[in-house]
Amino acid sequence: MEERVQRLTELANELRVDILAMLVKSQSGHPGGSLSVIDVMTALYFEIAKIKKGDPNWVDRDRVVLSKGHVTPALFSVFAKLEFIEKKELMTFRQLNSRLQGHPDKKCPGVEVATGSLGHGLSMANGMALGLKMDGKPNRVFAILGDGEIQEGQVWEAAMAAAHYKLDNLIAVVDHNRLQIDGWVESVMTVSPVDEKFRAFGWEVLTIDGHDMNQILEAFEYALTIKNRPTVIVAHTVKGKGVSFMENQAKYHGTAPKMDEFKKALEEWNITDFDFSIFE
Ligand SMILES: Cc1ncc(C[n+]2csc(CCOP(=O)(O)OP(=O)(O)O)c2C)c(N)n1
Repeated sequence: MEERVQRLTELANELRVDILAMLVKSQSGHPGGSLSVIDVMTALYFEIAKIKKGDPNWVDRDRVVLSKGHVTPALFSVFAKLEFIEKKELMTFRQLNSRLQGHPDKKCPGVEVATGSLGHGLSMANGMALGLKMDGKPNRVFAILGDGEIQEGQVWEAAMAAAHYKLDNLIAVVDHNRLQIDGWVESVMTVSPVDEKFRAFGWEVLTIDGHDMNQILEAFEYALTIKNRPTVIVAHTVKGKGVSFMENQAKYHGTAPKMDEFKKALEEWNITDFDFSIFE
């Protein structure tokens, strides 16, 4: 396996542990969609986007908009690794006065924009991408959306606008894990075919296995070469990926694992040296 693919795969799995640990401590939050998107987010933050460790406000950074804002456990696990926040701060997740709220808040270093009310992120990413272009800046904007989220009408207004303004500095990812809060997207309100819909709106469309690090990196790298239109990567993923009893279970959309479930997950991952003192 290519060295960076192995490194990023291992890193994503390390972040899966942090995600569950935060949720065990807070006893509230969203594990399913955090675990489905963490491979994509790892590739994005640690290899693709221009991001500087320890310097969340670096003026030349690329922008990442987490439009599916409920997956802050994934975002904050990344931020701790990037040294935007201290790792021990993860244990304050969702506590009163913490910078690490259930949805991204600008109080937290690294958060570009507050999200959580689904459907708005792509519009905000459009504005950032357009602004960067008007300023003659080469930076990119990445937006991460959920497949349930794209039922929101505003997403399609934004999709139309991004193509109209030829925002080739905008790359969206749809985390296509097929589940939303109430069950299967297909039965709540189908969004299929996601790829053809975006194509019809004038986007470059790439479809990948969102847990295959090689495919994720290749898709992002290809997207960086596209001119005159925005790109969307439709990442087929598994909600709850990596924990057998959480995979494909709507229940774990917004149910935090209990300590015994966390221990079961650690067992599945053959982790025997986890430091439980972080919970004290
Ligand atoms: C406008 C709006 N309506 C409803 C919600 C409540 N809500 C939070 S997550 C979610 C489901 C989102 O599904 P999806 O985008 O597929 O997320 P994922 O499966 O990736 O977690 C809903 C309805 C919200 N946050 N915003």
